[in-house]
Amino acid sequence: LPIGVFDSGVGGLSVLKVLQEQFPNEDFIYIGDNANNPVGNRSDDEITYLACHIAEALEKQPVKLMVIACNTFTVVALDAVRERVSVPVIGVSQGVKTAISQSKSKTIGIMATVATVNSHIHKHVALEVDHEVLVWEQPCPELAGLIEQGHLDDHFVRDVCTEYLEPLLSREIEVVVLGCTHFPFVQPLLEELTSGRIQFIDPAFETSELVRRRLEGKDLFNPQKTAGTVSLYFTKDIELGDKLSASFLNTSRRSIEHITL
Ligand code: DGN
Repeated sequence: LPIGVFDSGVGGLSVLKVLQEQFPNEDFIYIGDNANNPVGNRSDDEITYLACHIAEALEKQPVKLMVIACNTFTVVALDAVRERVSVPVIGVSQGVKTAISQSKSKTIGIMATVATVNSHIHKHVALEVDHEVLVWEQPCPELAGLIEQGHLDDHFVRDVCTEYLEPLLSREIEVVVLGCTHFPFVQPLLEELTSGRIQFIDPAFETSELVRRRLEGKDLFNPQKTAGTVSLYFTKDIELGDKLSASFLNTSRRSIEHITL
């Protein structure tokens, strides 16, 4: 059976890219609920409702394991999704372990949606790993929505990135976790705007290690030796998902379609 992956739009493709690199023989089914994007500024009840709704649709495909490729859904709705479906569910990793290990001055930052920042999950995890680390949590209310509309490098996205980076730069934060799965798509822009003064961490690799452990533990690896397939579904338009997946995913065995949940 395939591995299911979902997000509120194209963001989770940044996680799928790493999963596909790590597990090239696995088949993947991805649902991007872009009809309901952005989710990061909604109430916890709405976020939980949307996450459970997508998870149920994904379970019917069926899938052997589910990855919530969205920080907002993970911090707000992971437990609810686990109760709702009967397959193992893995949320995105916080990436703070990697960030702390890379920061000599023990100053790390988080860029995330408002809902994720309000959960303070990154700060909690960081202080558990090292209670002396300084954590700056930067809410980025506009960024995921802009990326979802295809603004990857224009003056709109440059302006909001500049605004969100300013508090991190002025505090000399050394390493910043991309705490929203949409943000790796603007990582080159963030790097350009900070001219090497900040190192950015994409937690997707940490997430793929969680997936590896689960596949190993339950002996769920796909025995096939040929390259796996990637089936992508979006609840609204498929254009951006098509463009990003064609350039970011390393597969020729890719299909993309509209889906109604
Ligand atoms: N990609 C989602 C995340 O990682 O939080 C956010 C998407 C959104 O709808 N704001």
